Amino acid sequence: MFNKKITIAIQSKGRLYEESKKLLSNSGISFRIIENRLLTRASNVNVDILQVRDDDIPSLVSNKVADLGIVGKNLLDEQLAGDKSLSVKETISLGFSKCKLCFAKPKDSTTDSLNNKVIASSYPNLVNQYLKQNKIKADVIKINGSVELTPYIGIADYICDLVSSGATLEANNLEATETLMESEAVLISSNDVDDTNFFDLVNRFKGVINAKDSKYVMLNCDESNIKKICALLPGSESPTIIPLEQKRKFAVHALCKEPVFWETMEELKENGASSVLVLPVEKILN
Ligand code: PRT
Ligand code: ZN
Repeated sequence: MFNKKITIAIQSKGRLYEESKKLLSNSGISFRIIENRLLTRASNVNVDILQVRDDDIPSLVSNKVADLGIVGKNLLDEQLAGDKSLSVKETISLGFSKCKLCFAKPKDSTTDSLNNKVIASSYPNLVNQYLKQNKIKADVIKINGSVELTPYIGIADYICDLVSSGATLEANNLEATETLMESEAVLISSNDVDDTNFFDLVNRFKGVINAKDSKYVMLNCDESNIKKICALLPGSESPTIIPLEQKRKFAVHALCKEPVFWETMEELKENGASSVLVLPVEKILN
């Protein structure tokens, strides 16, 4: 497997670290990361893992020091907007570290537009791009940390920062106005490499991501309820219908590619399903 060595760059600590490691190990890569070490070699496949700051990942991939990298889409788009020589592309979305890049202002502020205001952000390129696209004239100042404090020390009217739970905005008496972009972790590769080198590895990643929300559902029902029940199964394409020993009784087995909530199970039961089993799915290979 993986005849040619594949080097993948992940964040060495921070918000992307744990999920990045989990994705690699769920994809069948065995490794033991030693803290503060830049490079870890997988023990079972031809893969090297580079642990670096997220900000360095796009350029390492662009310069082909790494074949693949995991970064937030926010960081990738900010760097692409600011550096035309960066030659990387988003390969797949990874479904974790979801957040939004939002404009926000103090709750007691009476302003209702970004026009002629000062905006503090760690994403000046994306903010300037947004302002240009929306024909808004405003000043952008780049702040690397604690952006949420800038309105209170009088250096900005608005901020543009990442929001996930909303607790930071709330704690600083700020309210979100508009959303500049939605973000999540993405896999990146260089624009000018042969993607077939890591096709199998990317397929494994896809298999892990697809399996995450998927469940295998098994239930029994009368013949007369099969249609209704199949329609209720979330994201299932073609359930398997198996006749049972008891006349007009069937078992329905389905791969549901969307979450199966308690509410769905209760609805299935109300529509005549019995013995409803919901099982986790570990991997999917399409
Ligand atoms: O050290 P290194 O440079 O590698 O890491 P870093 O400090 O630059 O990045 P890190 O680990 O903080 O974030 C890495 C990536 O996580 C980001 O680029 C995003 O893609 C993603 N991510 C997801 C977030 C958040 N959610 C998030 N909430 N990054 C930052 N935040 C911050 C936000 O800036 C704000 O300060 O969390 C605060 C808001 O969170 P809530 O939950 O209060 O809304
Ligand atoms: Zn960083």
